[in-house]
Amino acid sequence: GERADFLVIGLGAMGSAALYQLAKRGASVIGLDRFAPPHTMGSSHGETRITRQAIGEGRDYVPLVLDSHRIWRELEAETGESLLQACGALVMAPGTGTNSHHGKPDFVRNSIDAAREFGIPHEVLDGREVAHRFRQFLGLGGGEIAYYEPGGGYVRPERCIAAQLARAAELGATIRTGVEVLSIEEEGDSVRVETSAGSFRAGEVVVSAGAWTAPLLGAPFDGLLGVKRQLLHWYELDEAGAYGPDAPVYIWMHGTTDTDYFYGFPPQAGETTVKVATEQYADATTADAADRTVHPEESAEMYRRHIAGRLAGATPRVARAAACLYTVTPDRGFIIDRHPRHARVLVVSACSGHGFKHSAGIGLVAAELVTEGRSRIDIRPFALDRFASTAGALG
Ligand code: PYC
Repeated sequence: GERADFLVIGLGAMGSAALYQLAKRGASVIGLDRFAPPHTMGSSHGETRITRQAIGEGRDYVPLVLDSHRIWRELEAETGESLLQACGALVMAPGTGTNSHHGKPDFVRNSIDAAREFGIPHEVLDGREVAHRFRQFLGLGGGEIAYYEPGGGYVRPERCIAAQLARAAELGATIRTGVEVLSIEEEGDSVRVETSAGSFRAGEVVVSAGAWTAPLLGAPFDGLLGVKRQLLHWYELDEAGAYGPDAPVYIWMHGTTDTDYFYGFPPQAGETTVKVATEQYADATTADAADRTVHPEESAEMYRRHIAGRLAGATPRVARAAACLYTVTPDRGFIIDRHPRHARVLVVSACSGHGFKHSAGIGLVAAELVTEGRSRIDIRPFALDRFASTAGALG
């Protein structure tokens, strides 16, 4: 079989970043993916992902996104691609209530606190100020609270993955696509990986397989990770005039329950559509079974519940829609840790629906961990043992 010092399984957001960082260090590394990334079967398609640096999900994530922004700028310089658009990011919530987002209460307050702690430029606005400044948002009562971060915005996930894979290959990494991993076994001081294209051997393995992680690794991951189908919708605009040049990405909690919420992006240059989405955690699926088709009634329901009366010029006409997958942990945090029974296997993600903005930094963490045994960024908050009390999970 083929041999390398390191093997990366899954070349999406996290895996392409890990492969790039390992290749950059001059390591011998092979990357495997069952499809040909960037592809539309996992969690990294749909043109845009929100990025914000003051992370309301927890201050522990901030160093990851700061590294990611730096790495994307470096990749832009190396490849000439445009990856990160700092158009600004807005988080809006009712002035009362818990504004819980991604499982974390007080999301706006936590974003403000993180911005202050890390010196991230930001403004705190009320609903009246938001409505005055950003004419595309309708129906704000005035009493809302908003966190606005001018350096936030969006990244282009497919381009980030392609750029990292291209640079990794230029730096000597081997990329094998269309290869399905069947098993991972530690044998002495190496790891044997059986695949649909024969066997591979490496000193250490990074598993960044997203929704395929649980079926590949089994316990304890199958007891911890839930796969949730999410929908992205692009609605046609009657006129894009409400969107000024400073139109931000946004997370908009417009009611008091967890599901009174959607997020979205400004129109892409030259286009008269807006991409919006909400999230659901109620229905579980699997990577293999998930329906990747979005049905017209699903887009109609999204429009009715969230978009009508809130976005200027947005019509119910669906220009495009896509389904993608979240791989979600019980506390909706990340996992970046060694496999509990295989010390030579590092598991990165699941990222629970807020990972892309951190992916380039997580790739660097993964490369540091497997080459040096430690990372500059503290990753204890992403350790598996926090789930030790989840019934039988780590048994
Ligand atoms: O991480 O900002 C985010 C986000 C919003 C919706 C899904 N993820």
